[in-house]
Amino acid sequence: MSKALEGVRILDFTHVQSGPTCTQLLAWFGADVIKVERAGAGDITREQLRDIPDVDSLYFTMLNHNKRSVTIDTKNPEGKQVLETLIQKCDVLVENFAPGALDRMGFTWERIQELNPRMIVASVKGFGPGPYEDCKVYENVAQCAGGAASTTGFDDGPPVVTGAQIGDSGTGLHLALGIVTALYQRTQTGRGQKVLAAMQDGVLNLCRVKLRDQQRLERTGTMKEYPQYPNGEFGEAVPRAGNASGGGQPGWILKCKGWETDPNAYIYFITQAPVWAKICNVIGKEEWATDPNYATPAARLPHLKDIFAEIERWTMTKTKFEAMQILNKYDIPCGPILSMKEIAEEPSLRKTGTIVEVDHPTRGKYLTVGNPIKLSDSPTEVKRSPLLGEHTDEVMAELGYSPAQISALRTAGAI
Ligand code: CAO
Repeated sequence: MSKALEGVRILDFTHVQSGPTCTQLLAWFGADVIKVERAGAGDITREQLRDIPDVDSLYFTMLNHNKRSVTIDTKNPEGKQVLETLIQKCDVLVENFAPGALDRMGFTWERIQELNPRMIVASVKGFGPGPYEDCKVYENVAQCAGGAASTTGFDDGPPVVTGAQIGDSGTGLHLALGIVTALYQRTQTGRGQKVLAAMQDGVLNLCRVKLRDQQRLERTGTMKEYPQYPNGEFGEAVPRAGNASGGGQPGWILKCKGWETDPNAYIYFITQAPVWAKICNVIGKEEWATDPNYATPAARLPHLKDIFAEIERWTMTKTKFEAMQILNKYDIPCGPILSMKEIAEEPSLRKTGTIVEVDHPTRGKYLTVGNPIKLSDSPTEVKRSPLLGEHTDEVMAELGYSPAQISALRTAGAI
């Protein structure tokens, strides 16, 4: 079966997390992703957070599936020429170097255009144009600068970063969409273009609802869906809302049976308005279905805290899975707090290819997250990440270099 991006060749100049998540997605959709790395060292993540000595880390292997690796010293004049050949033969260059690094290497947008006017040059940077555009940025900086940290955590505590890598993987996802969109436009215009996904912008896009709330707060001075209402104070900016959804259907995380010893014995419970009567029945508070203090969403808002405390008295008598089973019978939206151990062992995720076991020549078997985006005509087959420089000779031959030329370039330290 063919793949959606078959025939698209990507010059993958990415490292660490944000860029590699983008090119990994493109590889899963069938693009030929050629990862250019520095000889000897490669992507820094190969050696970061290692769990087995001298073996590519899980950090690297889990972000670089289905790619080929070539090692080129792009600061060596002959290495530069090899990169120029690659630029001429590829459709997209993806990079997430520190601001200016590609220009310093001699590959400005203008130079790349000269070499290949159809080339799409896609970049992740920490910030877009503005006061911070020259700054290097890692995940948590983006979470802080994009509005996630100031709106995450509890009101009486400091800002908190989230475990979901919304700055890195989130921006990689944004960039991938920009790339396929530019590829589509190129079919009409014949021209390449620059694609920029700034991590601050990507995080802010994911925090869109918080900018909504900022404006609601400024207009009305309060937000009735937030836990600060009605007893707490609202300041000038959107406060941290704990586990409240802050949206139209109030929710909270509640303890389940075993919470005293199991840190994940909790459930997310949503008091969705259309099933309010069923919720009242399940928890044994039938009178709340008709009591004017509880019967409507607006009436419930001032005492959500007490309502969730009452529901929790019920959830604490059930395990999170028992509670799920009962609540789902009544169409009450809820979700168990799943640990990474539970997710890794979940059979349905294995079945869909969302969790995949991969074999690696030096590490052996390991688990990874497969392609979360499923295309019916372009199935994903997750292949192990490449060893450093594993495909240098193969790719050089495809670019038209003879064995003697490859050998000479190797002697010169260019590859
Ligand atoms: N051959 C020769 N030199 C190479 C090379 C190759 N194959 N590949 C990279 N280099 C060089 C670059 O040219 C650059 O050199 P100069 O600094 O002399 O111009 C150098 O390697 C290092 O690049 P860098 O500055 O990007 O790397 P860093 O480790 O110092 O910074 C990071 C890392 C992530 C902070 C920075 O790349 C960055 O801000 N990127 C944009 C935002 C981003 O993607 N952040 C997400 C990171 S994941 O949490």
